[in-house]
Amino acid sequence: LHRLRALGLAARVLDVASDVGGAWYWNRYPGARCDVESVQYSFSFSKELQQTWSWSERFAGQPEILAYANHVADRFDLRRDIQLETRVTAAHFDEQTRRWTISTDRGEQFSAQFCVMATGCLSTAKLPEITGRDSYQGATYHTGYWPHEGVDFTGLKVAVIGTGSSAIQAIPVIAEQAAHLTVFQRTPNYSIPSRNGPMTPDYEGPWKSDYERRRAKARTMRTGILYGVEDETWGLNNVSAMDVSPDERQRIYEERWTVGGTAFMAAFNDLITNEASNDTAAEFVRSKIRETVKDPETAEALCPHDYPIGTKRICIDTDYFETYNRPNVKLVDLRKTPIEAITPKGVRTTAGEQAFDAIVYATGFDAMTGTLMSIDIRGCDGVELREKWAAGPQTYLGLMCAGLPNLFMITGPGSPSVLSNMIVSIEQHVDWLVGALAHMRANGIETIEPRADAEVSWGQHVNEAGHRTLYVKAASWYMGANVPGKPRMFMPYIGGVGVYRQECDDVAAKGYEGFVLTRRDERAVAAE
Ligand code: NA7
Repeated sequence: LHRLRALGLAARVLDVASDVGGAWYWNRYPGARCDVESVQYSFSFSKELQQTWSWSERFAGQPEILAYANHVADRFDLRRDIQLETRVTAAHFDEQTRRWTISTDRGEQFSAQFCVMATGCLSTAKLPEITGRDSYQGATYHTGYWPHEGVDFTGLKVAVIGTGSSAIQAIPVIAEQAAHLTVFQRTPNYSIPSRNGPMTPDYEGPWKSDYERRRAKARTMRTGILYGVEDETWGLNNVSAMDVSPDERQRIYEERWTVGGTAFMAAFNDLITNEASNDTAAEFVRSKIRETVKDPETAEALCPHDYPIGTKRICIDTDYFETYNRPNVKLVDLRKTPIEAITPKGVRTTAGEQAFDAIVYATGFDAMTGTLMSIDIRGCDGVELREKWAAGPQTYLGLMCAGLPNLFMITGPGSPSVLSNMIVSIEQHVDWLVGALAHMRANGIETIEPRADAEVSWGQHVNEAGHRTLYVKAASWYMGANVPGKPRMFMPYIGGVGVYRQECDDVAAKGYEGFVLTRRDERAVAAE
């Protein structure tokens, strides 16, 4: 909105939420926290903003990130063009007027030349399809739609279903409050300690005085995150795990485990491409789980074995594995005793029924495509997004789709998106889109749309890049595997944030190669 205004465009933002914040508005579960450190998970477009805002912790919690989103909205006077509590139900392109009609659940219609889907990648929460789910009489919560007033679990018997990032953050906090917590785990996850702590002047100072250079460097990195500012090898240690001695490997893993955070996965340059290398990192984390969790059976159940580390999103935690040493916490391994049903009282597995006062579903999202597919989007020549993506998303650069002129996506499938620091990727897409709109205005161009063949080639490129990695070996939400019936396809682009930025910039520099740009007068000629 800020950048579109600067371009001189009138813009309106629609959001179903009651306030700004997106993911950080909805995900208020206990322990919700960003897994990218806050000096990097923050906007870079305003020097004043990044100098005046101070984060209180290395990895900020949800309330602080939400406060930041509100601060940004106020600081840049955004609210006057944001309409809240409004769900977009349809977006139809009119081939005569060459404009989009956006319909909402309030019965309104907006007409716009451009439509930007900034709908998020993890914004449609998913409840598990378990028999009897609606028969349960106690309180239920989904981590992605947490009540704003918070939940007091004091004295309660609580069940958490799921052990992804959200559960791994919530479980230690819920365990401290609840009388008893039972965790139902279908797939164990690899998790690295965050080593979170208060922000210190020693840490913040050098960031603030060197922000420009560090941000520029981060934009060239594979994940859009700068690891280790002084030591370049921390970004991505450019050595195979197979090319160092076992002792040296162990030392490097220990060092990264001690520092904490996702830099662990950059310990070697082939952890996501070489199975033998990946195994060494996976085994290191399993050894840490066994070391931490006192009960050997629970420890073993918490050890992931059947997918490479990092191919389901790596989790970052505070005392997750330690929590299983508490006397009031129990793990149920659903691989041994699967859930048969949710009952009016609780959960029934093949080992019997357990009663609970509350059930927390930490069961994830219909990721990357779910929200876009929930909107009735129709473009030219009868193109419908739901139909077009029935076998999996197809985009050009993750930014646009053939047949849907002037409809942009921010961090759509086919871009680095969820594999990256989202703020870096969001800013890159906004920069690119604003550049495209400025070019169109300067040249009298009315519509932009990818060529079908460019979209096919990009899809092949994204697919090939995915298949060069181990990502395709995991039944992850990156692959659409967590939603029954969803096509299996590695949706984000693994080429790397730096490489991808260059690819997008090259396309623009070559006059928007792969796109059809149509001027108003050309359309008039075509119409005759
Ligand atoms: P995730 O990572 O999709 O995790 C969902 C969890 O719920 C995962 O452990 C699933 O097990 C489990 N799940 C889903 N359905 C069921 C059923 N029916 N029975 C038992 N367990 C189930 O979602 P999160 O919210 O934790 O994290 C999403 C992203 O948000 C995260 O990566 C960050 O980027 C922020 P499964 O692995 O499918 O066996």
